[in-house]
Amino acid sequence: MKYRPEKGAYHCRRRRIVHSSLLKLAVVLSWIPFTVRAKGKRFGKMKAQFEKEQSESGEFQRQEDAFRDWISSDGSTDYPAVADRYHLYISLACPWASRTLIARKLLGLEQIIGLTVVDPVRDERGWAFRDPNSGSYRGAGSREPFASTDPINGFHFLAEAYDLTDSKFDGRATVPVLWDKQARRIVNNCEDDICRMFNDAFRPLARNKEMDLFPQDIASEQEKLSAFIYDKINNGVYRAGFTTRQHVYERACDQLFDALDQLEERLARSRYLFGTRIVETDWRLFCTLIRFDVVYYIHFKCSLRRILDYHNLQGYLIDLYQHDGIAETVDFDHIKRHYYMTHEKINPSRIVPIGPILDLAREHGRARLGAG
Ligand SMILES: N[C@@H](CCC(=O)N[C@@H](CS)C(=O)NCC(=O)O)C(=O)O
Repeated sequence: MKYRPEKGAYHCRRRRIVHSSLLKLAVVLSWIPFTVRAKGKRFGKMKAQFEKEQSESGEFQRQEDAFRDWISSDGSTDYPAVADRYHLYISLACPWASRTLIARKLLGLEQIIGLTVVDPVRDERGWAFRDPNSGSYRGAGSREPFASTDPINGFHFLAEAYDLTDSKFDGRATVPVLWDKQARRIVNNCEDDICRMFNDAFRPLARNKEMDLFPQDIASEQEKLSAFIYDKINNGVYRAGFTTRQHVYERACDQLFDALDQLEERLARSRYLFGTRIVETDWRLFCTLIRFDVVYYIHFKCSLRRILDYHNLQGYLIDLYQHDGIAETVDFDHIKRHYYMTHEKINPSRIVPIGPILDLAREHGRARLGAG
């Protein structure tokens, strides 16, 4: 109600009351900007690791893979599956890229497709071809010239491969990258596609032709489980780790641990996800599990449980780790230095934790399990 000055005791009292209320209101209002300011300091200015990939509601929304051309063995595409034409660029820290490294190894394609590993520590210029043993503790971020470790193109940064393929590309230059040495462009930067092409198109050239990471008889079930693992686990840890909102983090963690609980149960009955054979879905899960206690539990705060606390998942992880050729694809030094030293918004001190101790050489006790 609008205040109108009028004569009389009643009106005088009213005026006093209104005045004192206005005063109180002013005091309260003067606090609002302060709390907003204080809040802004603590939360409002908090930047996500990848701001362009953060939705309004604080969800990490991963950019789409940009290059998805297809290599075929039947001449149906411009990219024939032949030896020594394609080169794989990866980071040993990256779970997505590691899956392609594992597929290459299991199929025995080392002589057919070359490989270059980037320096695990990134700065704002992205992945660099710098000797990872020549001091990347100070290397990344330093403007000093460095020798390229890329034997194919002499690139200093992976971004150069993206730029040569599409000069308008303005996203993050991610690994893995499958590079065509003849066309001098990226054929594909999607790990799902790369694993599939290694398995299908390159099989005639593979050393282990009996290896099948995508068996036809379980195709639709496998696709379903892979999508579930991608969403809740592989990408789930990133959704928890890259958000700056409490409720988004908690929701991602709920879904992540609910999914791990489901797989713990499944693996009580069967040695691998689909019985006694190991398929691509197992390796996609492995790539996250092997990084879990070392980085996701600590760095991304996925800390309800460690994989060590899951009886079946831990045995399964050790079983896969001990599979022929796999341990050599896992580099904990690269994994730890990458996450803790690259995501400076999450870990501004860039200190790399010393632990945890993982006993991956121990007996896994899974051989007794059958097809489930
Ligand atoms: N292709 C993957 C994503 C690959 C990816 O994000 N790789 C990370 C490393 S784990 C990367 O290269 N990041 C580069 C950067 O952030 O600048 C997907 O489908 O989700």
